[in-house]
Order: sequence, then C-alpha cells, then structure tokens
Amino acid sequence: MTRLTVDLIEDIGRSMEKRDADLIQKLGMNLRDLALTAICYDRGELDLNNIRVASVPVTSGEGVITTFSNSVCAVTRHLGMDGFVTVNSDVAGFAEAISDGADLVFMADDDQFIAYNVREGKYADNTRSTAIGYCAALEVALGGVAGKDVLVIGAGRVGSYAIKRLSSKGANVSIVDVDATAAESARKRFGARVESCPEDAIRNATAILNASPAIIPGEWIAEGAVIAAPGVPYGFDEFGERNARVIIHDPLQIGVAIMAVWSVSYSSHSSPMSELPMASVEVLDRMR
Ligand code: PYL
Repeated sequence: MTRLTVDLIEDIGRSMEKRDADLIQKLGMNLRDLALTAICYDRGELDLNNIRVASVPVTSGEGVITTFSNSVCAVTRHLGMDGFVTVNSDVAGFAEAISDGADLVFMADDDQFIAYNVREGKYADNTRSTAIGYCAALEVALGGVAGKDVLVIGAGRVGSYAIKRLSSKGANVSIVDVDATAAESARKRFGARVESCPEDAIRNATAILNASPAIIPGEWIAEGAVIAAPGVPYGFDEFGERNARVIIHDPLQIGVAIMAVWSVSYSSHSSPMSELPMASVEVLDRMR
C-alpha cells in the first residue's frame, strides 16, 4: 500500500463540495450516495446525523501524516456526521475519543486503517472499503458490470478485494500485476484471468479498476474507457483523461466515506479479529 503524502491530501478539507460536484458530473451521485450505494443501502436507510466521530493521530512506524486526521474528519462531517481530531495520539488519543463520547474512532498506522464502532464493537477497514467504493463507482459508471470485461491493474490488497467483489457481481475479470505471484494468487482465489502483457491488456480494456501506483501512458487508454482508480498516486496524464470517458479517483475520500457508513451499518465486522467476510451475511446478500 502506498503511503499518502501531505501534498496529496492537504486540500481535502476545503474541497469536499468540489469533490461532490465531480462525482455528480461523472456518476450522477454525490459521495454520500456513492458510499450508501457501495454497501447496498438506500438513501434514507441510514441516519448519519448525530454520529460522533473521532480521528486519532497514530505516531507508530513512519509517524503522523500532517492533515491526515483532519482530512478524515472533513469527510465524515461532509457526510453529516460529527468529526473531531483528538488532542492526544495513540492509546491516549483512543482513550480521549472514548471519554469524549465518540461513536466511531478512526485510526491508521502504516499497515491498517480502521473505523471502530464503539457502540457495536465492530470495525470497517480502509482496504475493503476502498475496494467496494471504487467497484461501486465502476458499476454506476458502466450501468452494471454483470457479463462485462473488467481489467484490474494491481492484485494487492485493494485490487484483490476488488477482483473478488467484481467477480461476485458477474464481471469477467482479468488481472495485470508486475508481481506474477500476486496475479497468480488472485487467479487461483477468484478464478480471474491473468494477462501476460500489461500494455496489450490496458489498450484493449474498456473498463479498468486501477489499484496500482503505476503511471499508465495515456496512449494506452482506449477511447471511451471507464476507469475507477483507487491507486495512489494518481496514474493518468491528460492524454489518458481525454481518451477515457470517465476516470474516478481521489486519494482518501471515497475509502473513508465507505468506512464511515459501513461501520455504522448492520454489516461491519462481527469481532475485532474477525477473518469473516467484511460484511455480515445480511449485507453480503444485498451485495449479490
Ligand atoms: C490509508 C491510506 C490510503 C493509502 N495509503 C494509506 C496510508 O497512507 N497509510 C498510512 C497512514 C498513516 C497515518 C498516520 C497518522 O497521521 O495517524 N499514522
């Protein structure tokens, strides 16, 4: 997973309305509705107001990313929830969040980023949330993925979960990854096809989910291609943007929005150490 940098996220706090306008123009829905669509909820089904959200800076590993916790709060406030950054970091910050009545606590170290639902003892993680958020964006942009060819670039954690999600929705998924082992593992687990030549695969793709940090040459992008791009950093140049019908990308917002709604829905993790599917049976059924 690529570590975010300040330059990628520093303007999130003041650009949420612009983000919505972009999504409405490309998908016909705003971030809040995309997040609810991703977890198969109707607009009125989840009350996001009066949910108190804390974001706790975590200093482990490479340490705090300036504006990261504030960016998380900007997204949750934009959804209609509360959002505050704790004064303390790490365990003291978590204790502060609980003491200050947080319903949800967002925390990220270098490896894991979760939204912990204090009331339910459940959590939603960024990897799966990002994957289903961008799969939902692709599905909306395509008008459904069943029976359609979709190329997933990058079989890492987000890419693998996206392959699983897209396959479960009936898409014909093919994979490219510079790491042949990762691609082969995804093929074995999800039955997707591995493409041996990334350039040919991308040139022939009409629907792409780019979950890699790779820079994709614009001339490889087919005219009218639909692209959902959770990969960080953003991998497309203006030539690729001109060729594509639509490219959906942001460094953090979509993933955080799905974490927020998923962790308050009836579907998030049943236990902190659960290896069960992210969603409960109830939402898994909805997702089919
Ligand atoms: C969650 C993001 C999405 C892409 N890469 C992931 C990343 O950058 N993870 C590291 C997050 C570190 C946050 C730091 C803080 O400011 O609390 N521990």
